[in-house]
Amino acid sequence: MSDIQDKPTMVQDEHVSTKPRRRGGCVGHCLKLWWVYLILLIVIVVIAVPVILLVIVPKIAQSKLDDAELSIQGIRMMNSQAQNFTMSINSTILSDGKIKATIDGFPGKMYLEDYHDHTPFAIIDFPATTADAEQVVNVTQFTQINDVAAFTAFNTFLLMNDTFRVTVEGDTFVTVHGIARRYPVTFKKIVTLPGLRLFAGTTVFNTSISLTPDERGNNFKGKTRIPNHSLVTFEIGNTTFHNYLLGNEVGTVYIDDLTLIPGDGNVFDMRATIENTPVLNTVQEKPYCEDGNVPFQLRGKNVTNHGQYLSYFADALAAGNQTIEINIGDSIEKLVGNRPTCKTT
Ligand SMILES: *[C@@H]1O[C@H](CO)[C@@H](O)[C@H](O)[C@H]1NC(C)=O
Ligand SMILES: *[C@@H]1O[C@H](CO)[C@@H](O)[C@H](O)[C@H]1NC(C)=O
Ligand SMILES: *[C@@H]1O[C@H](CO)[C@@H](O)[C@H](O)[C@H]1NC(C)=O
Ligand SMILES: *[C@@H]1O[C@H](CO)[C@@H](O)[C@H](O)[C@H]1NC(C)=O
Ligand SMILES: *[C@@H]1O[C@H](CO)[C@@H](O)[C@H](O)[C@H]1NC(C)=O
Ligand SMILES: *[C@@H]1O[C@H](CO)[C@@H](O)[C@H](O)[C@H]1NC(C)=O
Ligand SMILES: *[C@@H]1O[C@H](CO)[C@@H](O)[C@H](O)[C@H]1NC(C)=O
Ligand SMILES: *[C@@H]1O[C@H](CO)[C@@H](O)[C@H](O)[C@H]1NC(C)=O
Ligand SMILES: CC(=O)N[C@H]1CO[C@H](CO)[C@@H](O)[C@@H]1O
Repeated sequence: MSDIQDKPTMVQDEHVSTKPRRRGGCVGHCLKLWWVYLILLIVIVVIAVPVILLVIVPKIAQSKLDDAELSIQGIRMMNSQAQNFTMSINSTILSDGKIKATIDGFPGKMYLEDYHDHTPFAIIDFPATTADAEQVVNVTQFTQINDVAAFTAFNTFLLMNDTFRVTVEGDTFVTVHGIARRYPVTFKKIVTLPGLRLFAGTTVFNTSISLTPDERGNNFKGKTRIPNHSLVTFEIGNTTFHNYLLGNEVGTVYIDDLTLIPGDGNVFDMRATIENTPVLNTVQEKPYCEDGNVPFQLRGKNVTNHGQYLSYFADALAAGNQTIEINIGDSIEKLVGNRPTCKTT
């Protein structure tokens, strides 16, 4: 028994006796080399603190900014002039909100992500924000058109596409609460915006035609409903369109004071000067004579707003044809009392 007890004791003794010896060795060693440890500590502090402050914090700040999401609720372009307009943007920045920080205001370049050289079509001054989970950023700003070609491309993309991508990019500074240092960061967000789909779904109704033109030379009047599939409101102005019938130009369509708003509330008076003969011939041909609907094509011709020619809208509207059916049969019936019949050839 004592043998058995002795053994563990001996083992324990060995432990007890060896540990202090090792520690003593370390203490002695450490004491002798205290200056090495001090230098190491200083080096760690001197290197680690700046590494944290200069490398890690800005990296985190940049990556938090990269993870944030920008969404646009509305864009408004008003008081459109040849060289400038007033732009309003309602937007929201969503982030995880875990860092308390402020982001300085900055000039944000806006450009088409899918257009060759990324020339900005507008530069918007974004206000200072915080890094809270949800930031509402609504801006209204007088905006110079510095590059008409880029702004025309933006309007063309907006008009032609179902969706298109716009990038907002700018260099700014972030201040993380508790650190008295401003870090340079880049704000870059790509947003997908709904486009106008070339006004697909436009209808013309309440039409009337006259055989003798009025004092402005118009022989066609009606109302048009233009759906706005996008979230852009814009003041276009007095707009004219080439009017084609079966590939031939047959006249000009006018819509005055055109301002499009999002949604279905876009109903405007339209008037036109149209050659009677090709229209009257077509409406008596099959299949048009069956229901009286004649397919016209419209393509932008001219846009003037308060006396200024707006090439950036005119050229965008000229980029494509929109087919619109107009019930000429009904208009003729209103005019002469009976519908045109199908020509027998
Ligand atoms: C922004 O929101 C305000 C308030 O709802 C609204 O009056 C304004 O028309 C909106 N602007 C844009 C550009 O969507
Ligand atoms: C805006 O542009 C028009 C020409 O398109 C010019 O007459 C006007 O002076 C400009 N306004 C400002 C404030 O630059
Ligand atoms: C900002 O725009 C949003 C719509 O996106 C609106 O709900 C909010 O009221 C606007 N805020 C201000 C201060 O205009
Ligand atoms: C948008 O429209 C433009 C001009 O018609 C076109 O070049 C571009 O490829 C379209 N598509 C997208 C996704 O932007
Ligand atoms: C259509 O025209 C008639 C008569 O010209 C008018 O009473 C009616 O209000 C018009 N409808 C619309 C939607 O403008
Ligand atoms: C629009 O249609 C007319 C007549 O069919 C044609 O001459 C013209 O080239 C078309 N334009 C575009 C941009 O499609
Ligand atoms: C556009 O219309 C205005 C006013 O009618 C006219 O002065 C101008 O010459 C037209 N511009 C083009 C490019 O057709
Ligand atoms: C549109 O043209 C009419 C004349 O046809 C003019 O009285 C009106 O001021 C013009 N509107 C704009 C916004 O330029
Ligand atoms: C006809 C149509 O698509 N209208 C849309 C216009 O844009 C708004 C959003 O701004 C949609 O809610 C509408 O459905």
